[in-house]
Amino acid sequence: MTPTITAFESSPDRGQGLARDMRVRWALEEVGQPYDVRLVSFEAMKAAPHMALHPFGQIPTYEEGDLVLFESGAIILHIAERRPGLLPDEPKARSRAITWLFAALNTVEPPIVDRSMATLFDREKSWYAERLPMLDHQVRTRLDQLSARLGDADWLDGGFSAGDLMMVTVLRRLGSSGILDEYPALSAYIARGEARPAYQRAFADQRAVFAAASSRG
Ligand code: GTB
Repeated sequence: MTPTITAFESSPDRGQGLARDMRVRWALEEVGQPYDVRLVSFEAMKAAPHMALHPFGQIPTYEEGDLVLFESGAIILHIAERRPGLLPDEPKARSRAITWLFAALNTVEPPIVDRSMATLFDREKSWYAERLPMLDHQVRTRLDQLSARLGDADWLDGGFSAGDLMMVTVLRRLGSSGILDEYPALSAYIARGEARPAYQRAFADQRAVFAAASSRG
């Protein structure tokens, strides 16, 4: 059965692949699972039919027959557990890869999202200039630790896994901050992820949504 995911009809990132459908698209491409995409407007996201799929009125969602999932991490774990390509077979290595998936979401993504939200919404606030160094410090703390653990390896634990896929998408959100310039090993890690053919296909597909919306005006 071909799953259907949801994505922004008009993404605020203007096709940079920063919205969370990108990671699900990438996972589906990595395992060779064809999928359909239903685009939703901000209004439709908060209307009853979408709220029935996603209790918080967000994207992405994942529908496969009578199975409905939300939360990008849960969706990617579901995909990775059902098709080869994103999790090792060996049980302990598999658990470690899942640990990195959670680490990306629960430990690395929060300070990055906090910083990104502040730069988007709080720039005009009187306390912004004082708060930004603290947010940068929290991001750098995690990047220092992550970079130390990655060392000169290609991926976080052996071969490429769902943990790397999630970590790369999380780190990409720092792209416009300039902070990644201080972390050449992490920049190279992101570039390795972005060079994967599955990433390229997923990126092109989400970019085509932006291009089509732009040409409609
Ligand atoms: N924890 C959930 C998950 O991992 O699936 C979070 C889902 C989520 O935040 N979805 C966002 C959403 O639907 C889109 S991805 N927002 C609409 C709403 O809450 O009303 C977040 C996102 C949006 C835009 C950019 N950007 O423009 O750069 C980046 C990331």
